[in-house]
Amino acid sequence: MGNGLSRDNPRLVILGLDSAGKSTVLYRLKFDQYVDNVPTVGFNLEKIRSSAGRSKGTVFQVWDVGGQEKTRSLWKSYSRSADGVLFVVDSADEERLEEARMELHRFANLKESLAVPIMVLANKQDLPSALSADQVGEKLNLNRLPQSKICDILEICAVTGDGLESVFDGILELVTKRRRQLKQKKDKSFTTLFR
Ligand code: G3D
Ligand code: MG
Repeated sequence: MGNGLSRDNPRLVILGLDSAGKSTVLYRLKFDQYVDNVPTVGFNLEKIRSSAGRSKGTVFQVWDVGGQEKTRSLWKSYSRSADGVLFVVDSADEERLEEARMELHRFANLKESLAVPIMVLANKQDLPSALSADQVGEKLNLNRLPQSKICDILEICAVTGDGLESVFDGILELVTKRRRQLKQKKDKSFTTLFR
């Protein structure tokens, strides 16, 4: 919500551990097909027009930031100007869900990101050992995120595209909810000022 641009072109940042499937999600959203990609060095940026649902026609700027340990410190700078975060997890990798939980909470508690809604994408639902959205949400302790945090979780498979059709509508709803909250807060302090 950092500048006027973001009002019309919501800025999204895709975060998550390395190998969670962030770049696969990005290219699936962009090209509606599976794109095999190399591990991300630096970042990928795509402008993507939503083609269906209530968000149809909205152009999102989507940043895919490397998730390797050494680049996680950069998450803070990207989130500063973000309207929403897509946090991708590998739902079949129980061991790394613990690491993902730590990173998610560390991120969600940064003062730069407190106002940014998070949509968790429980990816790799095609794998037989994948946990459901409820189970992933529990492992990630989503109910222990800061109280003000607007958050939701979706089951997806970036390889087949299952569930991806709901991502833009879902995050736009969270972003709109957050904007409404901010506006109410502003109106309230305005009336208090002139009471
Ligand atoms: P990252 O950008 O988060 O680091 P990538 O992750 O998008 O590079 O994906 C990491 C690996 O996970 C890739 O496999 C990719 O094909 C795989 N992957 C991504 N999404 C899914 C999914 O929904 N289901 C399954 N089964 N695999 C997925 P490789 O083998 O190329 O490393
Ligand atoms: Mg990548």
